[in-house]
Amino acid sequence: MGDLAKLAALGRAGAACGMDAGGLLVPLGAGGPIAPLGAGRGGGASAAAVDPTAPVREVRHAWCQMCGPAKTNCSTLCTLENGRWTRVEGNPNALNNGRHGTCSLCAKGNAAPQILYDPHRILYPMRRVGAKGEGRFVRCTWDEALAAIAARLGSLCDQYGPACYGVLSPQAYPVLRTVGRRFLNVIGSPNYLHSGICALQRRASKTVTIGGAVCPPAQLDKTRLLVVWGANPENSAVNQGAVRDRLDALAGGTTVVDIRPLMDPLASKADIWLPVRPGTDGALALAFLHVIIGEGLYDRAFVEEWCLGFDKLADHVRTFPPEWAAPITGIAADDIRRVARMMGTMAPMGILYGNGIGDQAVDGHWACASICLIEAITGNLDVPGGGGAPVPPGKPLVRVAPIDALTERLPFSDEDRANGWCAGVSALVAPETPRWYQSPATWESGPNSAYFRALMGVANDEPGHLRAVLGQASNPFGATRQPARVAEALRKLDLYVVHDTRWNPSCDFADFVLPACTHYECSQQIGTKNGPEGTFVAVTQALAAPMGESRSDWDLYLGLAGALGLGADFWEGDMDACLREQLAGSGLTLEELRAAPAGVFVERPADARPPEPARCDYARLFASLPEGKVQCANAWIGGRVDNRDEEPLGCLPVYVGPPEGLAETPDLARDYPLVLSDVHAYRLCNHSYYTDTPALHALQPTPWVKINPATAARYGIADGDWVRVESPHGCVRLVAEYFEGVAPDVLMTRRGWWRATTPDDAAERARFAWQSDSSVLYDTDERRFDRFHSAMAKQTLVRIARWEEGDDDE
Ligand SMILES: Nc1nc2c(c(=O)[nH]1)N[C@H]1C(S)=C(S)[C@@H](COP(=O)(O)OP(=O)(O)OC[C@H]3O[C@@H](n4cnc5c(=O)[nH]c(N)nc54)[C@H](O)[C@@H]3O)O[C@H]1N2
Ligand SMILES: Nc1nc2c(c(=O)[nH]1)N[C@H]1C(S)=C(S)[C@@H](COP(=O)(O)OP(=O)(O)OC[C@H]3O[C@@H](n4cnc5c(=O)[nH]c(N)nc54)[C@H](O)[C@@H]3O)O[C@H]1N2
Ligand code: SF4
Ligand SMILES: [Mo]
Repeated sequence: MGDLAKLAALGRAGAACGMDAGGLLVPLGAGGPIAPLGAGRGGGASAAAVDPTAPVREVRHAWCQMCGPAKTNCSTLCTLENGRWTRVEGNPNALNNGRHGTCSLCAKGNAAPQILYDPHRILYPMRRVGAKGEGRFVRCTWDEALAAIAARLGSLCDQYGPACYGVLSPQAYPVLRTVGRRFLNVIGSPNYLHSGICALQRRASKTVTIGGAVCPPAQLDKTRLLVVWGANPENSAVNQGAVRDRLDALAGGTTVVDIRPLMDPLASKADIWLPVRPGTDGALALAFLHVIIGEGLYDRAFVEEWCLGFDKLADHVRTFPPEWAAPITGIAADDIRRVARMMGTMAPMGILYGNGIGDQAVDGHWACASICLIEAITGNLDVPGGGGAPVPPGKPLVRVAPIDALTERLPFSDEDRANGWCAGVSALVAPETPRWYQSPATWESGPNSAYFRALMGVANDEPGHLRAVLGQASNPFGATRQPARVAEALRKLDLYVVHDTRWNPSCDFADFVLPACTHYECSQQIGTKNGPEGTFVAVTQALAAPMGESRSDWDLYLGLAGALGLGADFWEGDMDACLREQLAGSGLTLEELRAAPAGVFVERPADARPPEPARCDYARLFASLPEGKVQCANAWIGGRVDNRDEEPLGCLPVYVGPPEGLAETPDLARDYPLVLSDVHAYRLCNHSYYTDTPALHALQPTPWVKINPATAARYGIADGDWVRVESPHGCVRLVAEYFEGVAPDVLMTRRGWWRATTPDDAAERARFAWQSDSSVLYDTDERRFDRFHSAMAKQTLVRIARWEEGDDDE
């Protein structure tokens, strides 16, 4: 097997090459031709007719991963002229935007060439020679760095056990949950340090309430009421199907209620916008349940047959009327009642919830669980146009195997065995979710510790704390809270290694800073997209040689494993061998993929498309839940110990509210009268990076905070003024942007403002590093974090004033 023709033949024969019988193969632009400038894709003009002095043009394929790596990737066609990347466009063959034929990319995708040629790139391995935080480094070689890191890591593991090593992984970064996880498993550590504030939080709440298999609303064309709650797809997945589907649904008459403090673009198109006060969604959800249950607007037959503990819930929510929630949430009681009635009477109804609820509130679990319960008791689960009920795309026609994380290599301890836990769970330094919950059925790639709590274990010298940490594609000062506390932890670590494309503020605390190349400088990521029309598969083709001595995220692990004598478990340093392993059984070879500049599309014959499945298949959907039912009173978690191994969890939704809030801490509100929170995903950057990419920087030149003009007038602040925003925990400097789409008592900023500098510019970095990042403003009392899934608050009370000369000196 090997060439594309053979693949097509095998596909038609339905052989065990991963393709369903009847798959039609469409190799796209195979051969990677160097076409003359002016010729369309796929050729056209003959070489003889071309001016020999014209630039040589070549098209290569790359997966864009500039918004949520591995989550919302678009396939792109990249044009190189005389070897330099000059142009990028969406690949019309790749099911971008959920369908064939779209070439669009978002602003970030269009700015991608500027990322490759970013002048702030780290080019050489650097070894620290000054004190931690001082920023004095000297250049060293990769061999020297890897040998020193391996020696130190090896001796720390011998002395303290392998669980003293952890990797920072706030996001589902592709390398971390595959090869990075494999590295953890091979050396014997479970300590994958997940942020505690990204997606897994929501997912865990959903899993224990209505089951993990329920999907977000699909088939929006059939939806009568769509409730968008703390989700931001116009920023977080702008070029993906859901945004387009939502606009189509709006045009088709779907009613939309949008619940979030900031009127992001799609909120302005909603029929009803509820500007909930940040962090109070739990109270709003309880009041909705009060009305829906109290007025009998739920689906009685569903509740009777498929809900556990409904009577307890009904009794419990009686004490949370809209009049109770109104002063907490800032939403009028009548509006709460009106929307609750809509949710109880308009069917099908779907709720799309995102990172704005659940993930970053101290009662995030119960807020999210309540939202799931609203969707369930109103009879909207697995109903076309309601919650879930996606149209099945059909089996992938080309199967690319996931990278084997070698999970079986993680050893069981006696404690793991005695408790019936999975291997390694007893050695988690700060279990993100309770130990008893962490099992292969619930985890993404293996066991997790909570990033911030694990670092605080180091700062506080807790028994068994981490000794060695790898920060790969993460900036711990921005990703968590209170950078000064995080710096304390980094100072105490015996080994801190950073692998990054650019010098983020945490690099100054590293023992070694290693240069990462972008995914555009290597050909190591294979991606697929599967839809009803067929399956698309492509590899990112390197668009340039790695800048300086930078190495890819994948090669870092291969190199480190080699230095530790673990090469045999890491393809002896040959990443292509890993890629070939992924392709084994797919019917494609690596050479074929690398030679197809627009990827490979295998079309699904019309008669091979799967039929619509039977709906409301609750026995299947709820199979993993206690008694196979929706947990109105939660029998899965109720009474079991929390993630700190301290107290039992409750079984009914409670409202805790932000650590500092207008209704929650009225005394504090006299000095700090405004609520502040932030947005994670923004369309002009990814997390905290790409902000200074020229094309994107031009559209977002300063660190903004949105303020209602009426509020600004009260404090004498003009549009565009630098302002000082101060909470009980810290102070930041931002630029006021007038915006009516935020409540007068709320300020909203974006998280993660820092500026890349060159390694030798420590002074500039220190001046700017933590000055504008909202992470300095929030409470970090770990006892207040969510007891089920570790979410930390991103809401606080602040005061605001114009920035005055001299404020800098404090
Ligand atoms: N462009 C871009 N895309 C990205 C990313 C990126 O950095 N840039 N990051 C990726 C990652 S890692 C993630 S986790 C996803 C996240 O993507 P989403 O789940 O869409 O989440 P957020 O961007 O955090 O935005 C959620 C919305 O919640 C609102 N919000 C803030 N606080 C509250 C609150 O207390 N209550 C309510 N109801 N709403 C609130 C915000 O205004 C925002 O509109 O995006 C991914 N995609
Ligand atoms: N206040 C507040 N805090 C939050 C959030 C919030 O909404 N508010 N959101 C949370 C969420 S959802 C997430 S996912 C986390 C994100 O937190 P992090 O993932 O830590 O994000 P960044 O702080 O942007 O750091 C990412 C680093 O990766 C580097 N990098 C970029 N590309 C590459 C590459 O290809 N290879 C390598 N090795 N490095 C690369 C960048 O230069 C940057 O230094 O933040 C969380 N923190
Ligand atoms: S939506 Fe934009 S940033 Fe995200 S993958 Fe597509 S082009 Fe890239
Ligand atoms: Mo995230």
